[in-house]
Amino acid sequence: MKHPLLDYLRREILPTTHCPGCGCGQVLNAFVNAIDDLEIDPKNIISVTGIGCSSWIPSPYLKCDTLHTTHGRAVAFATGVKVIRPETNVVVIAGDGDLAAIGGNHLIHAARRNIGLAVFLVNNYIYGMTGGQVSPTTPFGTVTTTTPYSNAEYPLRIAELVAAAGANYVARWTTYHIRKLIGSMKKALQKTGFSLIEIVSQCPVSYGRRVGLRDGVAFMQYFKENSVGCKKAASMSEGELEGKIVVGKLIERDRIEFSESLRRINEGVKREE
Ligand SMILES: Cc1ncc(C[n+]2csc(CCOP(=O)(O)OP(=O)(O)O)c2C)c(N)n1
Ligand code: SF4
Ligand SMILES: [Mg+2]
Repeated sequence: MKHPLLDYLRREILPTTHCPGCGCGQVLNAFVNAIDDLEIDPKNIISVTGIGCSSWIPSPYLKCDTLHTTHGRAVAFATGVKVIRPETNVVVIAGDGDLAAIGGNHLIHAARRNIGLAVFLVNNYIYGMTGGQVSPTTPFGTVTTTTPYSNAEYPLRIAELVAAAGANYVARWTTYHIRKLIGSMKKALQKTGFSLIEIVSQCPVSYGRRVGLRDGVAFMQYFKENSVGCKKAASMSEGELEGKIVVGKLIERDRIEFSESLRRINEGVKREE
């Protein structure tokens, strides 16, 4: 029997190149479910990715126009696409290294401008594709390829940073919270302005083996046991939140979207001419 969502995928290149137990497949599954629920024609989606395992989630599997760009520059390319094609759903999917490290400033300023992108940041706590180097979201004390004696840096709370920068919608979920994640993706796709979902995901190969989480099931158990909802987290101390993953909607607001601002300014200038 054919899977009902298979029509969204380029079947000639299946099965996936992702490792067994990787969270990237769950993110793709959630995304396809979200666009199917919303009845969005993939012809009206442009996906933009950087470089990394997470950037392979839509590209080349999803049957939509795709820009597979350079490492750290997905948001910059996507900004250009959205300004020229404001009617299109422009979706960025990339990793924590791509969006929070080399691409960090693009992300912050796109949120500040409130350009209408849906950004799905797949946070697997590591540079997965290149063999497990430390990333800005790697937990304190973790042994990685580039921190062989322990990570001396604290992780960036990237979703909170993007919320503070001015995005219209920000949420965080894990690959364990798949129904919540689908609902949140639908919200992000429908929301005008900049949306970001930080998706805490698993890389059993480059990260999990270093922290004793060797397969996808172990990660699901870990995410289930260590996630705390936003409302409960608000009444917890910093110490109590140590090692916890705060999930849920972080912010929702309705500031004007950047390409709409540009359009209004252009119309005003034309009227004066
Ligand atoms: C300018 C540049 N610097 C470094 C690299 C090497 N590189 C490719 S992917 C990657 C990191 C991938 O990590 P992340 O974005 O978290 O994606 P993941 O593989 O974990 O999904 C790096 C450093 C590159 N391709 N280009
Ligand atoms: S290296 Fe990690 S992130 Fe990359 S495909 Fe394998 S499990 Fe997934
Ligand atoms: Mg990563």
